[in-house]
Amino acid sequence: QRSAPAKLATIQPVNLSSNVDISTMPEIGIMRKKQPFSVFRSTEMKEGGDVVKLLMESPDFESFMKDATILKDYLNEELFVYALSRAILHRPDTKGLRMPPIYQVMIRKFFPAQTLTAAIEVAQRRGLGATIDSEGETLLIGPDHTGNEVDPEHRVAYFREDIAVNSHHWHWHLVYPTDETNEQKDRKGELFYYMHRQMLARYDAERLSNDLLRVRPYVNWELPIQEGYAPHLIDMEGRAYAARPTNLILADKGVLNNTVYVPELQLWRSRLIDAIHLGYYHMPNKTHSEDMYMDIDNLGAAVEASVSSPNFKYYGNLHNMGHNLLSAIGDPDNRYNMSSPGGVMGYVETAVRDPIFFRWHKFVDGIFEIFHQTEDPYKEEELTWTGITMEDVQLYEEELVPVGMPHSDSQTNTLHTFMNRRDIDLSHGLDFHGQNVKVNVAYLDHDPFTYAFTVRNDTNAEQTATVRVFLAPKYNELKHNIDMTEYRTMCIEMDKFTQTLPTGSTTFYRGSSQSSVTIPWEQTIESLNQGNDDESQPVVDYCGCGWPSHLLIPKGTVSGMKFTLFVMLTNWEDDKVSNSVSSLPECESCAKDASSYCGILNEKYPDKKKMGYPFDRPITQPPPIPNTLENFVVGKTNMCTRELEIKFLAKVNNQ
Ligand SMILES: [Cu+2]
Repeated sequence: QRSAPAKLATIQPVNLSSNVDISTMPEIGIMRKKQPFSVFRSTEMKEGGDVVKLLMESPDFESFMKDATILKDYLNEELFVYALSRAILHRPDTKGLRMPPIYQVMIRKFFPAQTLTAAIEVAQRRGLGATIDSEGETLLIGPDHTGNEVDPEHRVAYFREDIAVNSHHWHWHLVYPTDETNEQKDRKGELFYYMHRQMLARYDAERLSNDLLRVRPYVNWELPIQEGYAPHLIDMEGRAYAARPTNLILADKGVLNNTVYVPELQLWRSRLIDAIHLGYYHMPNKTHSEDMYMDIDNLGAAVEASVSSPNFKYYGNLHNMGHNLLSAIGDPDNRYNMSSPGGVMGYVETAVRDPIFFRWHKFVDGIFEIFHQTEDPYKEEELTWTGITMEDVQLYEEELVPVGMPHSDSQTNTLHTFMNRRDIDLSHGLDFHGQNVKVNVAYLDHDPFTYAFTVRNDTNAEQTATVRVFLAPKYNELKHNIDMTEYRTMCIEMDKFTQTLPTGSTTFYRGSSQSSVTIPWEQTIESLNQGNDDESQPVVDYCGCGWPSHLLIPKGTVSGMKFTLFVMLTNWEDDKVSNSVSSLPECESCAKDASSYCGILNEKYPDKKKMGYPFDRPITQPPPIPNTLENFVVGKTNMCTRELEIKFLAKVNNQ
């Protein structure tokens, strides 16, 4: 079996004899110290990948620690964090090792400059003997440092700037890197598409909650970008991440022979769409053959683009270069020396802050949707399950641990959200001369809830079901019912789990914190240093990837916003994936993982169905039947819907 998790506290610098002889390795140590590292820049990614390989080759844990200690002093700081994190994810002897939250390590990419300055001042005042209470001083920050109500986009800054959302995005791209490795990355291209589509669906639900239109895709690159953004972040040398004022136009990036031209991106886009309509890729030096037919997974690889792109030269580097060009939009030829750090779009751990992240990704998602439109709708028998009836789903605003039947008076049709607050210690990412300085961060949260599903099994045998739960706003911005065309790209995956169905009627419960898309707040460095690893937890591959549980449901409105819950049961015998820990019906260890958006580390994606099923393919109705969710469900006993309401409460919690 697996070894017990190594405690962070036990990992201390060891004596410095190491296998790594830096003098013989010209390929590492190229990137200067204090420069922000980006996986979107191929030279930095190349060096990062070389360091990962080096750290993977250390023969045992002790030499791994020695090598890491040597490299830490030698390499660019952020590149080292990236490479070390990847090595820890994949080395067998670091299984279960908990990494500290990235926002406590690279604090400059998560906390505004004025907060860091204020934190330094607090530490200095204390150093001069200023009296402080025993709790210390805590600095309050909310999203208000990056804008105000003059910019309507600022209404959803709490979502874009949420530190756990940005941390999730960093972890996702850490677990699914674009470069070449021996790590098993099942359905990486498809998950690139699906995870980002889900981020868009969630963002759109937040926008509708805040009286904003859904995101418009950034398709016409000749038009000015109306939505600006000012990140208020600085890098390790004190240089500001570039603001992106309103109405800038995308420009060629770089000078002379290093230029990336906007028309190149347009060419890549045309070629990708061309390949979608042809159904296959043009390959280098090859005639047409089986291996170049298009599917959603290789399309994801081609669009992102990763090393598995079917033809990188021809289909280019569309998604990554879009990030880079948008990051450079304020100083595209670097005449003001702003190319480093550039804008937040240049880094996975900061990009989500900028409204253009979502406009860019909606454009990228549109390419995947063109592909889906070439697919045939699922046949009736691919959507139904004879003998299984989804009789009812109820909601309770209470979650028992372990999960069970909640008190009947908590039964509800209304879920509640509110702003919560949480202290985060900055002193692990900045030196306050031995003092701790905390910031108090505001974030959207919700009251816990439980689903109660009632299912009738008339098949004369016990069955195992995959339970699929989705949520989407009921109305669009015009207050019209959302039809299936809109619903398909707007529905939020809430949960997916396996459940045994005895014959007859059963009711089973599922708590909101059990969701297969979310993870709770990460353990802070302080609790890891104290050795507070929860010993009762099974030793699992811990990867830090997962949607923040506090953002499981959208904000809703003060008066209550209507949503539709959709539940579908499929036969797990058809969904299960062999050779996977998740092939156990009641998988204990993976139940807590955010497998829907992140897969399972070093395992296959735990569901044979296409990601987003049954909403990945087009859904139609023969005219004149309206193409609604209600009509989609008609005649399919294994599905049901329920209307609910989400209310935002003005209460503020403090923890
Ligand atoms: Cu991303």
